[in-house]
Amino acid sequence: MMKLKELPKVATIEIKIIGIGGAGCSSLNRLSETVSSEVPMLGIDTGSATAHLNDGVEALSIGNGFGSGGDPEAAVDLFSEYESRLIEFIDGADVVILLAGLGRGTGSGLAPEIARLTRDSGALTIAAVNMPFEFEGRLRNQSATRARELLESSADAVITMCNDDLVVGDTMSGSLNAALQNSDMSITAAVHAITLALESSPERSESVQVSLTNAGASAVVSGVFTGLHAGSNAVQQAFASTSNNFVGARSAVVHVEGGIGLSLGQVAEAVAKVREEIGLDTAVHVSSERLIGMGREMKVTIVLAGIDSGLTREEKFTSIIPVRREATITPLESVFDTPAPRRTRGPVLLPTG
Ligand SMILES: Nc1nc2c(ncn2[C@@H]2O[C@H](COP(=O)(O)OP(=O)(O)OP(=O)(O)O)[C@@H](O)[C@H]2O)c(=O)[nH]1
Ligand SMILES: [Mg+2]
Repeated sequence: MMKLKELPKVATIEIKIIGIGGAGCSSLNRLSETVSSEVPMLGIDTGSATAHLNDGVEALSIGNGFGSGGDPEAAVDLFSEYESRLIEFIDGADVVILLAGLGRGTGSGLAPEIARLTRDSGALTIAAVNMPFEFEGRLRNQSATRARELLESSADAVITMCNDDLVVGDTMSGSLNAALQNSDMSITAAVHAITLALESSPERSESVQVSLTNAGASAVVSGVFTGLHAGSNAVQQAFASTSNNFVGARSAVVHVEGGIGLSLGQVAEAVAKVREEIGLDTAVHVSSERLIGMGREMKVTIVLAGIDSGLTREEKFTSIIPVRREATITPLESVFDTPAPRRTRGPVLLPTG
């Protein structure tokens, strides 16, 4: 049986993915295990992360390999010599996805810089980043906030995950590694959902691209549930995991994963629940995927783009949402199924967050 990696791409869109800094390269490695092997990937680091990239992932090592010393400006200085290498990599890309952990030097310094270059090249630029844990201290958190603000003005859409929201279960006994792994998994689930939606068909790809162009602040939530009404319960769990209110978001990319018996009815039920949470004005793009080994479990990942309209829940439900910046959106709903089941090692336990 064919693996997802071997399936031919349907749409002719060119997607390229770049991991920046230690956390970005770590997410990129994880992603290289699920996303089509035809998607070019590049890991960039001032430290040693480029030495640990999976086969098939290109590496761009910057400076002498000793890192940036946690200084974003030092990382930007080091990078200036390598700009042409990046321009060469992104040549011909329609969409560039950037992955980074914000708060230290390389990710915070280079993500906004690289987003500016990729967007100038005409590619739709989506960044998926994580914010530091509170315990990492005020300086790191301030530096991450600055970097995110810069990114929001240089990338089309910035999907932000907060590490603190990803600690599941008993926070006293949970390990830091487990929390970082959860963060990597959320980032990769969001990117996986977006790449599937972009690669499905030319028409769908175009509407997903329009939805994400100039979308600004974005987020991802996910939930996992088993049994009767697993999909809608997973959606409920996903939204309950955050205090954010997403009513009136500009668009949502929803990816539903289930076992071999996943039915269209179950997917529709999950999507109806998403609609209850975000209202009717949001463009929704849905994909579903059957995974061998998931049994009766369902996992729903929802990427919400354009979430900062600044309205309260009541205002959002009663008013027409002004569309941000220049792109026009018609609320739409489209569902597609990936062509063949993918094999997994067992139930995928994604954190809610
Ligand atoms: N998701 C994930 N996040 C991580 C990981 N390691 C660190 N982080 C988070 O990402 C932030 C940035 O860390 P790194 O990516 O190691 O830093 P860097 O961008 O390489 O920057 P410098 O090493 O200072 O040049 C940290 O503050 C953590 O919150 C990881 O393995 N996975
Ligand atoms: Mg580093």
